[in-house]
Amino acid sequence: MFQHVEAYPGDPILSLNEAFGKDPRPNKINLSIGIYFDDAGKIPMLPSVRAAELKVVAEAGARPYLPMEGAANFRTAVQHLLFGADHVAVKKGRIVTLQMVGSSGGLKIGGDFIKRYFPTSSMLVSDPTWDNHRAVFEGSGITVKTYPYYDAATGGLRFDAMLDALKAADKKSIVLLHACCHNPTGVDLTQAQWQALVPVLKERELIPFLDLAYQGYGDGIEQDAYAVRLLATEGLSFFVANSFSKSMSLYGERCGALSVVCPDAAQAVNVLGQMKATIRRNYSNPPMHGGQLVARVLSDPELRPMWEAEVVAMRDRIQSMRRQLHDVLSAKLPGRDFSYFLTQRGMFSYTGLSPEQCDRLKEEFGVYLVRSGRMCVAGLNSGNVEATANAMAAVLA
Ligand code: KET
Repeated sequence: MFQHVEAYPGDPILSLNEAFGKDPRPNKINLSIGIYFDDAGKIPMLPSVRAAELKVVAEAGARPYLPMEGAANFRTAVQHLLFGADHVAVKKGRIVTLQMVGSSGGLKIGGDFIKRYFPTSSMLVSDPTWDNHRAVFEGSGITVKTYPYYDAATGGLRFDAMLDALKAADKKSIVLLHACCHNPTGVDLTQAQWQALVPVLKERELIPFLDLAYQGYGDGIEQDAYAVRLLATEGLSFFVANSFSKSMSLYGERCGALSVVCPDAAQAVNVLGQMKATIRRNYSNPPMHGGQLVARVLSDPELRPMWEAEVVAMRDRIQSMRRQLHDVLSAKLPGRDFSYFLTQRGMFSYTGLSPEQCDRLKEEFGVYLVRSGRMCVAGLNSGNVEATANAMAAVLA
């Protein structure tokens, strides 16, 4: 019956993470998946989230089905987090925010919606991008192409080439943009570059789809929403999928949202309705628990500042790991430039290591990086940074 079902080659990130779990070597180091680990190498339970959970559990509420669009308190809190409670688009009821099964769910539901209402639009993603972007949108039946982004020669952004590609894009193309902490490169647009992008998006009637999976890991919770707020202020209509996996360390609870900024409130009503229909056809309605923790943290006057401080601490720890890795490697291999560790932002650095060098790191040293050369710097800690630098120096020598 299933002879025609071919073997699954595996996912470049999740399957590598599974391989790490099975690796019996005690000194193995996981720099593969985009997860924040603390200095003890553990996925933290943030005290703010734990306190929210105790409150939610103590209330012992019933577990009805949530509405298709998710819990109202979650949706409002998330919309205010992304756009600011006083944003004119919020006040005018032009934004639809729906609870999603992680931001992955937001990408998928957004993809299905786009395929239905913009059937001839193709999607442009950055070269490179998170591997799953292509998979998710192609899974919705959308043709996925790329625009230039990362400059391997300088370790920076090919901004002019990116703008030229977007200027030449078909009207109403969907443009996937990383709102902050680009995955996998760690190279972001500056605020001035975001501003320069706006007229191109408008002129070509492009439809931005922002992915905000690392809010708080760039410059700050508010600052990392810059692009989202700019596009909304500029009157663009667009999608944004955001995640609490990383910012609240709630990976397995699958907490995210999809927001759609619409031209007016009447269109927003219909977009909400058809999004609900899309959700109903996929999984009916989202799970309850994690979203209630998020809503509680965001709206509780004591827990909110606690969480904000926890995000600062996670960001600062990654920064200090970037610095240490840079310093050790620069000392070991004086001829080489490792400044990219300091300039790239968020959880990831793009090391420029070849797939073969990544294989060597894994096989000889138990150091796991995605084969694209992407390193999750948030997997480094004071106990493994030296060993990582030694292993990298060995394969680079
Ligand atoms: N967008 C981006 C850019 C992203 O890096 C991830 C996860 C997601 C969305 C999905 O997050 P969710 O938990 O669905 O809200 N990235 C890491 C994990 C993964 O691949 O699933 C990663 O790149 O390692």
